[in-house]
Amino acid sequence: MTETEIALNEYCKKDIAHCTYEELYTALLHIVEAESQKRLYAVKGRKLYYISAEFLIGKLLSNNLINLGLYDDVKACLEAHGKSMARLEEVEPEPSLGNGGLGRLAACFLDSIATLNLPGDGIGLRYHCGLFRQNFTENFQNETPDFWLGSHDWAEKTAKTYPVSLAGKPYTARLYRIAVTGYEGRTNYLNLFDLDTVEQSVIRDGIRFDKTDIGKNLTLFLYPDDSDDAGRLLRIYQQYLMVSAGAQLILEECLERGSNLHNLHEYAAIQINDTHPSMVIPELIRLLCEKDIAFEEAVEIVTKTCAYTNHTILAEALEKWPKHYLEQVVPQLVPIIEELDTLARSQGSDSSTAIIDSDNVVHMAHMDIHFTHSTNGVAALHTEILKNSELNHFYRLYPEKFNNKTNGITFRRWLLKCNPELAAFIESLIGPDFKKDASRLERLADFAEDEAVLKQLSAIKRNNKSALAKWLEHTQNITVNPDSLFAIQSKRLHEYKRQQLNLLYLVHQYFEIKAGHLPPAPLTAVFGAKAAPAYIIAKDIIHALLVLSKVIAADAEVSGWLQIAFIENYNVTAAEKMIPACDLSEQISLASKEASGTGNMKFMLNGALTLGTMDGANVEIAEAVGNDNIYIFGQSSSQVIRRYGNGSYIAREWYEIDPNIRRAVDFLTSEKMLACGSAEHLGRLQNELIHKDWFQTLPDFNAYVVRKNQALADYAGNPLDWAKRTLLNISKAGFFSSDRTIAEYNSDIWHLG
Ligand code: 26V
Repeated sequence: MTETEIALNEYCKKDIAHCTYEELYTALLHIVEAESQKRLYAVKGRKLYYISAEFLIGKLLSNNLINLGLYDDVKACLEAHGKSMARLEEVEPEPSLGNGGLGRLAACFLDSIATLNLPGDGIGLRYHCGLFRQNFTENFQNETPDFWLGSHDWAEKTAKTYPVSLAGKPYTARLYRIAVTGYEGRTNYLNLFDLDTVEQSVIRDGIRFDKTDIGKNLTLFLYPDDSDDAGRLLRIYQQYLMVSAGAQLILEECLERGSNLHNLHEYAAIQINDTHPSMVIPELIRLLCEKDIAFEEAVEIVTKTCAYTNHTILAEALEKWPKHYLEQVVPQLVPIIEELDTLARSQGSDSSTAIIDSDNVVHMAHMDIHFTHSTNGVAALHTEILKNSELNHFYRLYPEKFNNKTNGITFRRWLLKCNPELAAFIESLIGPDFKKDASRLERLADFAEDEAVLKQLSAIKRNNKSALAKWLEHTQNITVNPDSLFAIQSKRLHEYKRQQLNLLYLVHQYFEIKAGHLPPAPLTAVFGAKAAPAYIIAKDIIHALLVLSKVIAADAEVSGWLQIAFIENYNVTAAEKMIPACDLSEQISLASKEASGTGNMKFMLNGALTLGTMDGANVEIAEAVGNDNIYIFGQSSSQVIRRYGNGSYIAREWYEIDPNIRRAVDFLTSEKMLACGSAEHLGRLQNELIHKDWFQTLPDFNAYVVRKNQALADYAGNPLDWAKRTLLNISKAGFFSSDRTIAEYNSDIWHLG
């Protein structure tokens, strides 16, 4: 008997074959927890605290078993008793603690920090329902609460609590902890705060609830609707709970480890993940002043301890709060922020770098840049745009603070866990070192001319496509053809990401097929995306894609060649099924708008070719693989920035001049679409494309059609060459490991241990 089997028998107190999956799951949860505890090591020197409103961690059981080296053993043991690992995984609810790339990045980082044996914890909130659950009814997105918390979750309730004052009233934040064990590495923690008084019963009618009863609603949802004052105030309440409890935890730990707080930066490095945790700066200053440290020194200590990551250049996503909101929720911080504003104004020669503007609006990112020692972007292009345009005034003030840290992904989840067949094949070719040293993947290039290897690579992709097809059939009642090319666009729904460009292409292809111009291969366009509940056009785009999928499916002339599969409730679990099955990775944002993207890296690692614009990390992917191994199209970021600058883009002109564009846009409100679609929603989307098209879809339309059709022709025309190019993509994916990203954060910013 293996040790795992003995342990399982001991927990279950009966034969494994007779256990329910729930019983096995609970037993394994305990076994993993006990093993994780053995990898807790005392911290010497500086420890990292990664503060983030989101941690999109995904299901934990399999990943933890892999990292502890127990996965193969457990799988074999279960199979020997007639149990399946896949079925067991279904027992675990996916933690709903994040939305998109920002939260998933935080989760990849925690994995890499622990894998590199660095001391570093996450700090966030324990949302009861997190991001909403998405379902489609009558071709519309509907939102319902995702009650993911329950008897099976991994967070340990601790006895540790911290007082937090919200709107002048006392509340108690309780600490929950999830152990995070690295691959053959140490155990760190994800610290999540909550109030004991929160009540899920206040939710009614979808995801609606009384936004004013803070004690009952504070941690119910991630990103509660902020279309009214109460919703915006609630976000500030949430953020302050997170940073105040987090700051108290950090100071407590540092004091315990011997800091006198004057030397806080020798004990702690705090990474502020976007602006949601920015109030940690004034909160730490406040707490240090309470401990009799002078204001000026407190400012200096905090600046040396904290660093800030910017994840977007979109102005509407950079948080700004009216000062009166802060006066209402966190009056204790307002005098500190005012003092910081005075200091900031004394640095800058003009008011563009002030924290509080002339309308009494507080710019959180400005506070971050002044009062941290590092500001980084998340891909080379993004950092250059920050330095040269968006944050140029700050760059001139503090050139030494600006640096780039191109994002990465953890290969444990995004290769070993989600694509075991490919991982095993790679190991058979180049050995196991790539699991911890991703640069070793380069050696795969030696096999670029090896026909047997290329055929095996294609066979693995085909298996993964069949597996996705089965999963779609089983969970969503969607049938797809695994012999078609799978082109996947999965990411948040946002106009700048341009799912609407993909939509127009699909309409175009529909017409071409009807006209008898058959494509070189059948195409399945797969989508996964949630739209923010109050984001009207994003929801219209979902509606249009769902309606179009029905129109195409109902048309026998077209349906054999073209299919749309829109996956409901896209999350990490769905991504793990979709990414290994992808042939063509759609990364088609308007150049300059996607800070980095991380899905692009996951698809590449799993042997998809990228169809993309020169945006975010696509630029670095293109550099790594070379132009022959990627499909790049569209305007460059400098062209786009120029067009915005001189206001020269008029969508209507493109619509009127180009018959293909006009045909595709007009079709949105055609009889066929209106037969099962809504005139209001489709008309609004059409109107937006003709009269606004803020993210310049139409100028990139023709180039997109040409490149995508080229990809279809290459895929059908020369499968061996396609496989070779996927192999070269995998071989160049090493740079995009989050182990590399974290090593850079550590050597340039954190200096841990
Ligand atoms: C947030 C919002 C909020 C409401 C209005 C529109 C809007 C637009 C964008 C955002 C994104 C905020 C920050 C974010 O999630 N950034 C993502 O961070 C990823 C990790 O660095 C990166 O790969 C993505 O490119 C970037 O969009």
